[in-house]
Amino acid sequence: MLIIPTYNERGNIAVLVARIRKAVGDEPIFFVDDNSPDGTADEIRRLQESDEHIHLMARPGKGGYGSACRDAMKEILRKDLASYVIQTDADLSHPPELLPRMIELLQVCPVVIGSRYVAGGGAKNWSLSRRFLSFGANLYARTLTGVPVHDMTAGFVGYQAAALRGIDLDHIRSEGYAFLMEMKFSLHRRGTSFCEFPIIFSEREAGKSKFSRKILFEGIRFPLKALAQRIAGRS
Ligand SMILES: Nc1nc2c(ncn2[C@@H]2O[C@H](COP(=O)(O)OP(=O)(O)OP(=O)(O)O)[C@@H](O)[C@H]2O)c(=O)[nH]1
Ligand SMILES: [Mg+2]
Repeated sequence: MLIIPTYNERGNIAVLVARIRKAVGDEPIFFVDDNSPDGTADEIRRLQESDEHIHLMARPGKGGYGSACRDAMKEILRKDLASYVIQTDADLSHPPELLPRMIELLQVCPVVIGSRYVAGGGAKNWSLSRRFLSFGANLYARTLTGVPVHDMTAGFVGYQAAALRGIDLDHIRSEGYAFLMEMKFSLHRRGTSFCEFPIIFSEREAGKSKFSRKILFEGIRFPLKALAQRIAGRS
């Protein structure tokens, strides 16, 4: 089952679903929309009329990317809806055409990461400075958290349900992309192993980024928090 958090993604939904259907047939999709002012939920409901494998969790207001993913995971585990979940963004940054590869790897690997930083991976149309910044941020996150993953902020991630049941999702508190690091950190601490495969990340073409200063600071803070936990755990 796919988890897709949405906030003001109306212009991306139809293309996204069409590409997913072409890649993986009727794989269930679990959207979490936060009452997007642009009517994203209405667009999802329109597609639901002809596609019974689309679920929608409609939340009352903007609660953040991290909490949207977390609520979806908790609901899927609670109702035992799937043996694996794959989170991906609505902005087509993660190629749906690679979902079959992700699903194949999930048969043998508890957590699978679509990675920009393994051989064959990368990002389309990124300037040199953007590449440098992203690579540096990843190195920082990997070193401080101690998680042996090349793409710590990867948002195209598959989890076996059993791996998610091994961590306490209520303890994962990050709102922005730090959520992605926090998940990997918690899973690593439980001894979970990771597989990475290359993806080419594309910048969004439609809609607006929800990136903010608050999300950036949270992303800088989390690896420091993780390092403190590691040090405390040793002593
Ligand atoms: N439900 C929900 N979804 C969100 C929220 N914030 C972001 N999203 C979704 O999470 C995914 C990632 O958000 P993006 O805006 O693409 O963030 P980003 O990838 O850091 O930024 P860009 O790709 O550069 O625009 C997208 O599908 C968003 O629609 C939120 O508060 N609630
Ligand atoms: Mg994005």
